This record gives sequence, structure tokens and C-alpha cells, in this order.
Amino acid sequence: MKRVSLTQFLVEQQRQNNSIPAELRLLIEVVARACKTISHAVGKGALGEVLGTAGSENVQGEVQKKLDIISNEILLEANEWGGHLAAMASEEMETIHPIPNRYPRGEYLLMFDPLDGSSNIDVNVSIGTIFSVLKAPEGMSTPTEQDFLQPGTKQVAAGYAVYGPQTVLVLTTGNGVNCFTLDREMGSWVLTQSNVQIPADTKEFAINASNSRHWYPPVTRYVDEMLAGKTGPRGKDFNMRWIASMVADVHRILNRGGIFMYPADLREPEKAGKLRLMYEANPMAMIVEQAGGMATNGKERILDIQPTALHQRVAVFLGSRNEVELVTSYHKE
Ligand code: P6P
Repeated sequence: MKRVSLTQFLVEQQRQNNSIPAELRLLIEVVARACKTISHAVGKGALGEVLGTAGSENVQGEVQKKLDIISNEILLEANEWGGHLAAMASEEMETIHPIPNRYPRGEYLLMFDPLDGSSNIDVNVSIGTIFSVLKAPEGMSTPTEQDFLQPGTKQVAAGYAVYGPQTVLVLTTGNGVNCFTLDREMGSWVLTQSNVQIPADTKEFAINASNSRHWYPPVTRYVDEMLAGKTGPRGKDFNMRWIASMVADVHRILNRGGIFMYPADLREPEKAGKLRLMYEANPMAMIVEQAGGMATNGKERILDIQPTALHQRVAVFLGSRNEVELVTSYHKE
């Protein structure tokens, strides 16, 4: 099969439907190059003296791993000078990061979780980088947090890189979902899956079942029915997976169907859940919808949520359409 590189793919998409202006194409290629660098750093493991904690906490109050900080720095440095961005925001930084005055500012805003699932780093389980791209508001002068607070439907691109047995970049610019595998020998991203579609039905669900005593009734009902298998109302057996790395769980669902759930629960009723809206749920929801799946917070479409804070959390139910519709319907009864 003729190899198509990420650059060729983006140029041809731009030519076909001009959905990828040159500045956006440049941004995507810079982020993809940064993910290559992160993949290299992650792959060194103990040999790179990058494992373990950094002795600090992020804005979420979570212990930062050395690779969390390294990955964040890689993305900041790669994107500062290109002239395509006005500002960046990251799970690892409390406030937004405007492009320094010494560089030209562009019309895009980039948000990312530089290394999602980092509790898995030291035990060699797949982790990933998640990113989301918005256009800066017309007439914006100095970027503020408010400029980032746009609903997920405003994203012009979203993607993730999964650092697993293969390093794969998954990308959407609103015209379907395409996957690129990193050719480590050539250092290039090669198109390996086109227009990915998530099966509407599944026999596999992903949730951290250790929290089951804290779940609200709709989630308990939905999971219990699957656990009942053939003997219960679903009439079929289900399987369970929980990698505790959203990128890895979503990538499995993208490839073979499934439903991923991180619901709000009684542990912290004031919190809408654990996952962050702007740089985890929104980009993953865009990807899942573009692949024919569905993504809600149990009550409404994630992409329709109007953000009120940069690091706000949201409940997440995403994946095979028919399953997300069912669990969402239980929340409305
Ligand atoms: P728990 C990783 O820390 C993360 O943000 C997601 O990648 C993952 O799905 C979830 O949290 C795992 O959470 O509570 O099972 O450790």
C-alpha cells in the first residue's frame, strides 16, 4: 500500500475541502512532532532517568511525574515560536500560557493534557497526549482564560497520541477520524487507518468498578444489567476492561467498540466527575462523534456544554452509540 505521510494527508485534505487552513496544518504538524519527542522520552523509561515523581503537585492537586513536566515543556517549546498560536493551556499549568511577546501571535488556542494516565508510566502501561484546538475569538487582544471557555462544538481539531506497543496519532479536523502510526526508523507519521468508525453496539464496558458503592442509581442499574449478562434484561454477556489511562481505553473503543464511563459519584457530589472538560472530555468527544459514536455527561452532549472554568471537570459516557444512548436514557428517567 502506498505510504501516505501526515504532511501529505493534511495537504490533500486542505486541497480537497479547505477544511485545514495552512496555519492549522502547521499547528497540527508541530503538535505531531512534539508527540514524537514525547514518545521518545517515554520510551526511554528507566534508561532516561525520567521515571518517578517530580516532588510537586499540579493544579489538580495530583502528584506530578517527571514525564508530566517534561511532556508539558516539550509541547510549550515546540509551539511557542511557530506564529500559529495566541496561547496555550495545559492540565499541568494553573493559568493560560500566552505566546511570549518575542514571537508573532496566531489565531489558534491549543489545550492539552501532555501525558494522560501518568500513574501508569512507572509500570509500563500505555499513556498518551490529548490535545484540542480552538480559534481565538475575533478581535481578541491579550488572551485570557475567558477566550478558552468555548463549547466543544467550536473545536477545529482534536487528537491524541497513544504511547503503547505502537505510537499512534489519532486526528480529526471535523472530516472523520484518521490514525497515523509512527515509523520510528524514518521518524515519520504514516497513515494506517482511514475514516475510523466505532461499532454502534458492543459487549465491552470500561469503568473503575471499585467505586461502585458511590455510584448514582442510573449507573448502578446500567452496570448491573450488563453484569447479569445472558440471564438479565440485556440478554447477552459483557466483558470489562479498565486501563486507567483514558487514551488507551478510548483507543480500544475506537478500534473495536465499547463504552467508557467516568461518572460523577457520591464521593464528591460537588464535583461533576474526575475528568476535565476542556482538554480530556471535549477532544475525546469530538473524536468519538466523528467516528460515529456518542459522548454525553449522562444528561447532555459533552460538546454542547458551555465551559465556566479552564480546569472544570465533567462526567463522561462515551463510545458505541447504542450503549451511550441507553445509559443516558437511564439518567433521564
Ligand atoms: P482512576 C488518569 O489519571 C485519568 O485522568 C484517566 O486517564 C483515566 O481514565 C482515569 O484518570 C483513571 O482514574 O480513578 O481509575 O485512577
